[in-house]
Amino acid sequence: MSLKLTYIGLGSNLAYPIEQVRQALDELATLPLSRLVAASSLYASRPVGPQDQPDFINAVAALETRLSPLALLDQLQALEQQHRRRRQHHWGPRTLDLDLLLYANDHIDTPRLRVPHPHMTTRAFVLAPLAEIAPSIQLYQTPLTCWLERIEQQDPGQSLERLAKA
Ligand code: ROI
Repeated sequence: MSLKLTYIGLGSNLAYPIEQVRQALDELATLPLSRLVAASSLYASRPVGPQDQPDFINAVAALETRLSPLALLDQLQALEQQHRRRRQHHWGPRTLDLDLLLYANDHIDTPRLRVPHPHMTTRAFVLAPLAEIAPSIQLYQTPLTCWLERIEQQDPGQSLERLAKA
C-alpha cells in the first residue's frame, strides 16, 4: 500500500474523557505502518443528539498510514474495545469513539465503512478540530469554514470550548 493521509475523529464522554482521548492519541501513534502527524487541541462540546448524557471531549488526529481503509478501521475498532474493557463499572457506548473521517481523497461507500464520514459536515465537534490541523481541506468542494458557518446559522447550540493542546 502507498502512504495515505487520513483523519480520525476522537470522542469520549465517560470515564475521564480527557484522559481517554489523550491516551487514544498516544495509541494512534503506535499503530502499525502508520505515523501520527498532527493532533488538534481537545474540545469540550455539548452532546449532539440525545441531550441526557455528559458533555463530550473531542479531537481530530492526522495519521499517515499504509494500512488499507478496512485494516485501519479494524485497528480503530480494536482500540475502542480496549477502552471499553477497562470500564466495566461504567459501561457506556461512548467511552471512546474513533471515527475514520477521511482517507486521502477516497470515497468509500460500503456497509461497513463510509468515507468521508457521512455526518461530518453537520458536526462542529468534528469540523472545528479538523480545521485547526487541516485548514485548507475542502469537503464536497466547500471549505471547512463554510460548513462551520452553516452550522452556526442552522444549529447555534453546537458551541465548542477549546481546551488544552492534546
Ligand atoms: N456529540 C458530541 N458533542 N461529540 C461526540 O463525539 C458525539 N458523538 C456521538 C453523538 C451521540 C452523535 N453525539 C456527540 O456519537
